[in-house]
Amino acid sequence: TREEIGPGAVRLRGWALPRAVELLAAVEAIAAAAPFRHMVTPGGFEMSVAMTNCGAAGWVTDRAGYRYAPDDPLTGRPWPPLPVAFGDLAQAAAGAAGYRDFQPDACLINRYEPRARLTLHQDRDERDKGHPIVSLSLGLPAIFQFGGLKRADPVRRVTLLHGDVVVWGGAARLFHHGVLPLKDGTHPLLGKRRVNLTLRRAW
Ligand code: MD3
Ligand code: FE
Repeated sequence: TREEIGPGAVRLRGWALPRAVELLAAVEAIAAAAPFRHMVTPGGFEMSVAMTNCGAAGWVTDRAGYRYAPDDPLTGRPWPPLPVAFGDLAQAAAGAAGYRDFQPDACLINRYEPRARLTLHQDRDERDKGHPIVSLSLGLPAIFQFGGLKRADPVRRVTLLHGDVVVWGGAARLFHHGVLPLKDGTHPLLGKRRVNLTLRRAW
């Protein structure tokens, strides 16, 4: 089911369900080459969400700032390639949401365990913010919040479930958003975890 949850933001409920097992197998292979790690913010805080990337560009943060980098700072090697299936799925989801010809070059993979959260932020490190971002949720449910262009704008809450895909384009592309602390629970495929993939055009 396709629902507009904000200006330019379209949720495709359960859209990735038929691909969940293969997506998770691909995430495991990526994490074997580029392990999940807790990055440090420019302010010196360790993030509660563990992250890795695949694709030509990977999102990183450290004391020097936020940026996309071609190599994994942990291994010194390029990020694992973006699986063709990720690119195809993101392009199809973007198309279903009304965004033509989306060609991602980066996929940030976030892993949440109970209590992990992501504070309200904007995604601003991509060169051309005219491209949408496609997010894919797997595992435990999350309460996602999104506001507006200003940090102080009122926020709406949306629950993201296993298999949900959201395409963020148009005005929503620069909206503040975050994830509330993950509630404890056990998912049949992922155990006490949630994994979120965001497919992006970084460069
Ligand atoms: C709205 N991830 O990786 S996915 C992120 O669940 C991020 O891990 C969250 O925020 C997560 O940057 C939320 C939904 C999402 C992703 C990117 C967006 C919403 C967005 C970019 C712009 C606006
Ligand atoms: Fe974000």
